Amino acid sequence: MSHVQFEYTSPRLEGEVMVPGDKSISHRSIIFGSISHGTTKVTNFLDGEDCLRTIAAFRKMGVRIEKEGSTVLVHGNGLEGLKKPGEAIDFGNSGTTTRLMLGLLSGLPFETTIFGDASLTKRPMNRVVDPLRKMGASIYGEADGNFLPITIHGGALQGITYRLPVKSAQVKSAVLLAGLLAEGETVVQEETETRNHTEVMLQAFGADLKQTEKGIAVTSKGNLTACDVEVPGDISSAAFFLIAGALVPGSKVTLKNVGLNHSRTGVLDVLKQMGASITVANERTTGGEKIGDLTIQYTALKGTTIEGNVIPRLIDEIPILALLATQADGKTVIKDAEELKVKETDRIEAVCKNLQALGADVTATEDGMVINGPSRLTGGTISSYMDHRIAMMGAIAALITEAPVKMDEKDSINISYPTFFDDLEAILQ
Ligand code: SPQ
Repeated sequence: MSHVQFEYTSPRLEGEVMVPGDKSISHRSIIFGSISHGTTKVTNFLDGEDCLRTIAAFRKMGVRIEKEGSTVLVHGNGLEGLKKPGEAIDFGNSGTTTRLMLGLLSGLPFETTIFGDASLTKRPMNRVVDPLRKMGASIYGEADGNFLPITIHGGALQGITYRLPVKSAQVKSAVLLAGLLAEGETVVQEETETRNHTEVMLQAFGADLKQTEKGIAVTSKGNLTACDVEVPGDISSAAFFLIAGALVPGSKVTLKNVGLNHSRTGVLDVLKQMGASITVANERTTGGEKIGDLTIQYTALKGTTIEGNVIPRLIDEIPILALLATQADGKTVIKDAEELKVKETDRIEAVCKNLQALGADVTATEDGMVINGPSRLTGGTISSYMDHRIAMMGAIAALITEAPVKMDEKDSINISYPTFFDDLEAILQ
């Protein structure tokens, strides 16, 4: 296989980056727009492969969706307006599309078959299939419905009270979406805060959803009404340049218009804990989501422990945080992050093997890793594991390695950040 090579001689990063729209919020804007009455205008929509899968799915179910660049018009006809797709739906690499759509399709009056790529086909679905079956859903698939391809015979659902056994916003969202179609009340209880974009956006679309003493409660009462969505910049994408700024001596980087929802800002808490110099400016709120500009300036950092409740607030940033920890002074311990094993790839293994190949002192554990820093990164050959976040970590690593980094491919970045290399180029001095 031919490899791509990243080589940057004495780089320094300076300038502003406007990161693309948030992936989680982009998916939800299409889902909720499609099941509402009226036209939802989405701006700063993420033009990444995963979010395009969500658009394609609703077009197959009869929803008219117009897209010009990052502006999308979703002409929803309500839940009743969705019709049986003419063929099986391909969800590609997208875990979010699959899990949220399982919730919705369970309550719609037709049969749908869904499938995905090699990575998605290995990801567990029983975490959503189990509660959906408790609500009355008929779901059939490999290993008793744990793996794609899956066929959903949509039909009548009953509300349930469900305590999340895994710290997952996708599971919470799937149950809440099914709750929109179920008889009676559906309550989801979570011990640890996970991203709450579904709750915030459903309220903006007029759903009967409340945070109660029992948990997050939703009923099927009333129609959803179209609501314009301005998608904030994705903090999970911003994290690559924030951390690049913290890694490369002399750097100063500003990330504009970044989503600062508390359930997503764990990376900022950890960076501060490690001694980073970050400032937030121009804070505002749109559609219930906080947004601001982040500036980071290079300073020497110290190791830290990342564990417990912060984990779901930074789960997707762990690969790039692990790279940062190789340059911090002392030991960094990451634990309670076993969910990393069921992402696009096993991210504990992928991160540890790649960082080891580049010369770092990293040991994988059952639920995370231990990193001793600072260590000289020599460079070497790594794999993206066809995982967008691992590929971007590899490219950023090359900013600080002594020799080039070779990687088996880089196109997987198109899942969440198609303009990643252009944005990096723009701030390289
Ligand atoms: O959509 P997908 O493939 O699951 O994407 C990832 C990512 O790195 O982009 C995870 F691999 O993000 C998830 C995130 O980890 C997106 C998400 C959401 O939009 O609700 C929630 C998180 O997953 P989970 O399993 O914790 O609910």
